[in-house]
Amino acid sequence: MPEVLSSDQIASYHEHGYLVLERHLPETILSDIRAEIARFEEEARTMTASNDRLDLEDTHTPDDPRLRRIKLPHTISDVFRNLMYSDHILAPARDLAGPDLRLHTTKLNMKSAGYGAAVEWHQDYAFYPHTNDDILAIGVIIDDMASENGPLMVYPGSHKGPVYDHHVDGVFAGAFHPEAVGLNPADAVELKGPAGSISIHHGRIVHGSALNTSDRSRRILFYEMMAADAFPIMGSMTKWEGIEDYNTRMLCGEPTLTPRLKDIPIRIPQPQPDVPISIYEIQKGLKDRAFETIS
Ligand SMILES: O=C(O)CCC(=O)C(=O)O
Repeated sequence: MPEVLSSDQIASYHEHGYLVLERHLPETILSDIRAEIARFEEEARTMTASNDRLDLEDTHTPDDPRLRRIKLPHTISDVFRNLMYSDHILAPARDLAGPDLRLHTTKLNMKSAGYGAAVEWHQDYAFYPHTNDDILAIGVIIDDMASENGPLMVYPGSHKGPVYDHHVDGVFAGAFHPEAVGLNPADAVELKGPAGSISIHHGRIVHGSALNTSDRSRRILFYEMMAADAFPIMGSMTKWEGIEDYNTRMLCGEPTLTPRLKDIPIRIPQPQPDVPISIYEIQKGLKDRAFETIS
């Protein structure tokens, strides 16, 4: 029996590759998240370059601080960690990917008013191919997300199609131009919703988001996870040292030593560019950009 999703929602996710659950989180959690973000924004004021906690916009200066991403927020804040283990996040994930779930990563993409960076079109699975694709990302929508402030966009149904070539000149660039592979921009759907909603997108769905030139921020906290029997395939960006370390990433249920293999397309995201591991840096290798940048 599903825990929180209706059978229609589950069927729609499997058909289209995404869901939005409106007003899913209580206001108290949202205000705790916003207070944590304010703390990290203060920290960014003292910085001149990105570090392993905070990723700064290219246009950041200490006088005009511009925080682009809080990296691995669950490792540096109890608020983000406790939410990750809560049923607010795990119950819908279990309904879609089964009872045994392992964390892949977390990140909080800031997309600030006026300049928040675009994320070029890509498939998460192209970054981290696994033996099966019961892989999903839950996005906690922290600000009302509407057309004008750079919502996450997806191509419905693309999770059942190819894994597109994310390479440029033989090097992994973490993105591709949808029109170059025959996707029609008119088919893209914006995942909008009021603050406190969550979006869920499938690991293979094509998604991206535009620069935020509006006067409102658009912040999303992502929890990315997979079924425990999805094991990383060579070249994926998952780093782990031995099975004990790997199993510390279990979010719920039981680990296994028996990968489940699914007959799905796979590309190896190698060789990697010689840049810091950040989607923003990796995507700088893309020549044919779909979204504007800001300087
Ligand atoms: O923040 C966004 O709009 C998209 C983020 C994303 O797809 C990613 O960071 O992999």
